[in-house]
Amino acid sequence: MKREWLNLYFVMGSTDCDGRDPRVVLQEAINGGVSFFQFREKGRGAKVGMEKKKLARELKEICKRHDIPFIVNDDIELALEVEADGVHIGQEDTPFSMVAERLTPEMIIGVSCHTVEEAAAAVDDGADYIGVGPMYFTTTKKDIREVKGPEVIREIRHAGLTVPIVGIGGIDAGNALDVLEAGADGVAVISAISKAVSAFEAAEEFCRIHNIVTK
Ligand code: 3NM
Repeated sequence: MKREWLNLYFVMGSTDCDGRDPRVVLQEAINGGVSFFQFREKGRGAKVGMEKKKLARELKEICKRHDIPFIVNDDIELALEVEADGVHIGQEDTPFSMVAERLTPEMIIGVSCHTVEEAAAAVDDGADYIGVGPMYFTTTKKDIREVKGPEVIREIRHAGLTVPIVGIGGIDAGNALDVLEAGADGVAVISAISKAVSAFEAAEEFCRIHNIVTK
């Protein structure tokens, strides 16, 4: 797991694209500088079964062409079937040990965390990276926890945890810098890229912001 992969983590499924073709949105976002991708097919109208698998394969191929890791949200069977690079799980999803048992050792496992305690537990379990959120209010995910802001990332770093971290939830070009300055390696974003007029320009803008902290 390379820390730089998390510089700009795009998370997306077909329901996040305002009716646009998710393959086109992903390609544009990658052209703009996305470095990591998670297929998260959720919500009303989400694809299931064969259709979900077909879309997963297509999005994975796009990622592969650009050497971008392809992660599947909480669907171990699908991840194995499409030979994904890893799986992302939430606190209420399949337990870490069960996921790790099913995957091959080189596959990446990311875990959503909301507190220092959850972060420490994820590190103990062997998580390759953690997603910390929600940073800000968002309507993209319905069952979000209490908004804590970038401060929780600062607390996780102060606790001595060096695990790769992305902030997630309500992140846009106006607040991404605060998340990075709190100690995140990168930002994970759905709507600020998937619903942007230009996914390319939105991704480019996040990359510019990331460059401010790394220079
Ligand atoms: N997880 P947007 S918030 C998928 O807090 C997800 O763990 C969250 O979407 C968490 O960038 C969230 O559109 C939604 O706000 C992120």
